[in-house]
Amino acid sequence: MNRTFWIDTDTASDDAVALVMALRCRGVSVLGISVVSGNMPLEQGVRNALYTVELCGAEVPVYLGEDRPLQRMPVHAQWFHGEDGMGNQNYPAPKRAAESTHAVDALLDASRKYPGLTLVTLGPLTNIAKAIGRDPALVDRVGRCVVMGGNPCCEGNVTPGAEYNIWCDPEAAKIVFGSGLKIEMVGWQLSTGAANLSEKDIARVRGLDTLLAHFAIDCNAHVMVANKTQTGDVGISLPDPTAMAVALDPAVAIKTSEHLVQIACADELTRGMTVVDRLNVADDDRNADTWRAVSSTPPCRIVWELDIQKWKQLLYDALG
Ligand SMILES: [Ca+2]
Repeated sequence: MNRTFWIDTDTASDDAVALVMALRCRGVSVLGISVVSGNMPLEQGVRNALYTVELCGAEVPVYLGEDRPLQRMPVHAQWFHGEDGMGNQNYPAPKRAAESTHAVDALLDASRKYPGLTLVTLGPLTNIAKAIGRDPALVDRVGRCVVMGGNPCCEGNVTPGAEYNIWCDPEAAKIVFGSGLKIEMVGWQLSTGAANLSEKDIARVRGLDTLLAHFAIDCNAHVMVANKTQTGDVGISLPDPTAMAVALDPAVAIKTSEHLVQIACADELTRGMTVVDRLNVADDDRNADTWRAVSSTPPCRIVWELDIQKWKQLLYDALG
């Protein structure tokens, strides 16, 4: 029997590649794609998701979700992904429209029909927080929840303290991380350095010479420039596809451990910071007074290291 996936996304160019990986993976059925405001305004994200599904020759339904964070003003990331989120490639409008059901309702319905499904989140966690708020039992019906987000014990990519998806809607992230969902956290730093698609890797993808291979590189043209400016890395950084690789093949995550994670919401300096109790000091009696509030929250599985070869091979397999 196929594994069942639900993908929540703020579809820009790296989300698009992650969608291709899931839609092209044998043995995986993507039940639905819910879109949330994030890197892109909601309508643009929906358009990008529909176009990507179409390019894969798939007919997976796409749902509109929340058009803004729970409490904050929306902040998008055209500077990183291009005005359209897809490298300004002027892709045509998708032929199919989004479904009329709201994303939160659709996700809850799918979780009732397919308990044990794998939830993969590639954007801010607004839709998921809303779904948990409406039906807390969702948590028990999700088998795995792979979250692209956060910056465990390292710098962020949108502020020194935080990664974009968590920073964008920290109140939603706080709800989701405190909900008991079986979270596997794939931080943004895992897609840097050797995990970047280097010029050699890009040439290899181009060499596959398929529609999807060229699409994966073309739509990330703007990212390649922005990535160099931000981190100095030459190549394409693909956070969402690395998270999707972990979702598709857990063996891609070669170093993981479970810890309490708290999301900072109190001030702008640390907004969206993922505070990870890496040394598990929250359980120490000496810290009881300080940590009592957090020691009752469920732990998350943090991914610390990826099998780079395996992640890239999964990508090549999807695009070939
Ligand atoms: Ca994303």
